Order: sequence, then structure tokens, then C-alpha cells
Amino acid sequence: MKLAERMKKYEYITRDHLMPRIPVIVRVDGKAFHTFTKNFDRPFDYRFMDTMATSVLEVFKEMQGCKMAYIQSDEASFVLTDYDQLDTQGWFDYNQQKIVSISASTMTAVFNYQLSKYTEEPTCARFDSRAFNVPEAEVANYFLWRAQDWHRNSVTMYAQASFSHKELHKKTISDMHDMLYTRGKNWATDIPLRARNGTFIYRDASGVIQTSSLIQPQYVAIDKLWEQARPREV
Ligand SMILES: Nc1nc2c(ncn2[C@@H]2O[C@H](COP(=O)(O)OP(=O)(O)OP(=O)(O)O)[C@@H](O)[C@H]2O)c(=O)[nH]1
Ligand SMILES: [Mg+2]
Repeated sequence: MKLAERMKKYEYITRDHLMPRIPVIVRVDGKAFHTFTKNFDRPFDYRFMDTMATSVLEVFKEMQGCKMAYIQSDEASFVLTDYDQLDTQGWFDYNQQKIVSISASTMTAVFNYQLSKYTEEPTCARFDSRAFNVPEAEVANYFLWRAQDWHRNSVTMYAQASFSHKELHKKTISDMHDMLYTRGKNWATDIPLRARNGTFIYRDASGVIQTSSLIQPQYVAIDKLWEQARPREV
């Protein structure tokens, strides 16, 4: 066996492909952003949020078959499909290592470039990535999970700006809303939509890319987006 042939055998043995004709979720997440964001505005840094939104939109456009994405905090989830038509190809043929490495490196490069519009020094943010199949019937639930996670984090981050760690110890989200009221604050009206709901990017019925922070963490609203975005012809 020739050297190249033998070496390629090693490479191919761990080359995993995701299941065709099943949606793929890709999630990129900032590495150690707790530290990276230490000088950012608290509780919410709107330049950071805008940078995430612009970068994710770029990555969305790069991903073949990307139908919908959701951004919250330092993470973004994308759903990709490969069944618009019978002969539609998945992104990198659903090669998992390619999907994970290219999504992480694209997000990393684009994010640092976009952030450089606000910073004097070059930045070295990095994103990890994971990719996995989710049944079609669970796609809306996957996004609901991430949106609910942000809802909890957003209320907590807003409360942390007014109360100490000790004061918030063991407090529920409902307790935090009540505590904020006592200081004349209202999470539901004080902060912009993107800080409350996160941001969805999706293809509408005509295939045009749209961005919205109006979608609340409710199954019906998210499923409606997915219904519009998902392939018609399976
Ligand atoms: N100041 C500020 N920080 C933010 C903002 N959005 C997100 N962050 C920070 O980003 C972190 C993201 O959390 P995680 O992804 O769970 O934690 P991480 O530190 O990135 O760790 P790994 O993802 O495990 O590498 C939050 O804990 C916040 O500290 C923001 O608008 N302003
Ligand atoms: Mg992170």
C-alpha cells in the first residue's frame, strides 16, 4: 500500500458524517467569554450584541442549507438541512469535522474582524462549535430550549446589576422580578428586545433572510418560524 493511501486510511477511519435528510444543529459558543467580556458594559453590552448579530449573519450566509439561527449571549445555534430537493447536498456533505472546524473558524475570524470596529487593539476571541442531528419534530424545541435559557440568564444578569450575589442567592426568576420592582425597575420594559428575547435569523417563505428579536421563548412562535423556514419538499 502506498504511503498516501495508508495515511488516508487513518484519516478516514474517524471521519464521521451526520445522518442525511435529518436536520443538523450547529452551535458556536465563545470560549471563556466570562473573561473575554470583563471590560464590556454590564449587564448588557450592545456593541457586543451587534457584533454577534452581524457575525452570525455572515456565518449563516456561508452555511449551505442554513434555514434558521438564534443568537443569545456568546452563542449562536444554526439549523441546516439537506432535503430541499431529492438531490440537495448537505453542507460539506454533512462531514462533522468539516462542519465543526469551519463553523468555529469562520465565526472566530468574522467576530474579531467585526469587533475591531469598536476596539483599538486586535482581539483574540475564539469560538468552539458542535454539530449534531436533531429530528425534524424537535427543531423548534431545541430553539425553545436555548431561548428559555437566555430568558433566565437575561433576568439574572439584569438583577445582578442591582443586587449582590448574596441577595440573589437561591432566588427564583419570579423573585428577581419582584425584587427589581422594589427598586423601580422592570425587566420587561427597561431593556431592548434583543437583550430580552435574543435574536432569530431565518428564511421567510420567499427564502429571504430576516432578523427578528420579537420572538418570545414560546413554542408556538418558534415553531411558526421553523415552519416557514424548513424545506417543503422532503
Ligand atoms: N459584560 C457582558 N458580558 C456578557 C454579555 N453577554 C455575555 N457575556 C458574558 O459571556 C459569558 C457567556 O457564558 P458561557 O458561555 O456560559 O461561559 P464562558 O465563560 O464563555 O465559558 P465557556 O463557554 O465554557 O468557554 C457570560 O457568563 C457573561 O459573562 C454582555 O452583554 N455583557
Ligand atoms: Mg462561552
